[in-house]
Amino acid sequence: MDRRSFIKRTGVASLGIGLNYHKTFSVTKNNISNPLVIATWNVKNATEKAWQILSKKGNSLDAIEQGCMVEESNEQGQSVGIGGLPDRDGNVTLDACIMNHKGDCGSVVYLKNIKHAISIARLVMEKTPHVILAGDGAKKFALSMGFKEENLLTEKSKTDWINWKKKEKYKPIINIENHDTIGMLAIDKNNNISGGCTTSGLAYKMQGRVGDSPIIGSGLYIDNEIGGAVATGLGEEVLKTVGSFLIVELMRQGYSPTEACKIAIQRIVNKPGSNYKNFQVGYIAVNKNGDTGSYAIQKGFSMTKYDKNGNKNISSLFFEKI
Ligand code: SD4
Repeated sequence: MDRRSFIKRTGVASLGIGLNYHKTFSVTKNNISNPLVIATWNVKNATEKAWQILSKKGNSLDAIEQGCMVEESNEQGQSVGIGGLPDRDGNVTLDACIMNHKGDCGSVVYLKNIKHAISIARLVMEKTPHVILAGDGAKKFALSMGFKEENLLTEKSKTDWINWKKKEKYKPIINIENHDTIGMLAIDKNNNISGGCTTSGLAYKMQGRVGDSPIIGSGLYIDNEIGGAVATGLGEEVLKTVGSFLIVELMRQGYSPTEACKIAIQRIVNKPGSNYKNFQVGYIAVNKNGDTGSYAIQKGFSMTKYDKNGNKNISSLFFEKI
């Protein structure tokens, strides 16, 4: 195609987009004021905690922080907080971010020895002029805020790491079935949306690796006029497609949360040479009307939802079946 015909074609194409661009998000349930919380995977204790706050007319940001903290404290969960699987060199390093209804956000990356990464992310948002603090600086800031250092490598995770080291077989392939990296979205009684995401990241990652979870737009995005989205799974693929921002922008165009998550998954799957059969990515989303949805590459992903109808784990739609 020469330059002239390219311009001609793109001109026509953009005109077409302009003419067809009639789908936009509209708030149809102005009076929902029914709080709800959704989270990635089966994390009923976490959604229960968030619901306790929301149902007492608490705000969505507090619900997110407290809900995520439940999983960060759970030593059995090997992909978040204490008990998280370490990097190849035995360091447990945490990534987390949080975003409120005003569009403010905070994040920590490569945080060591402080289990409540989500709380430090919130403090970065509220008490510093920055959005992201990393590594030693993030820890120094956490200590200055009164947090205590602790060893996050539990005996179980240490044993698993030692066993892994015998083979040192590293494939950046995410465990498909069993996750509790937590991404959470909540709407409070004032219809304000907040979200958070907290993880120890990919097991046996290279030292210094940071995933999608603390990166605003990739692991999490909120626009209080439209809705929010959060990701789980192989962070590299989410980062390459800026998944959560994409989903919110698709919802702005009028796509439902499920449709928007599905299109974001298709972006990953349809990339040239994508080896999507070997990894998992899952998204969940909520819009301002309180509609929720999820979509994943592989079978096995689920979303936990707590609203006035109770606390439920809901299997996600997934790509391979459709
Ligand atoms: C990461 N997205 O660090 C995270 C891992 C994850 O469920 O979500 N696991 O890539």
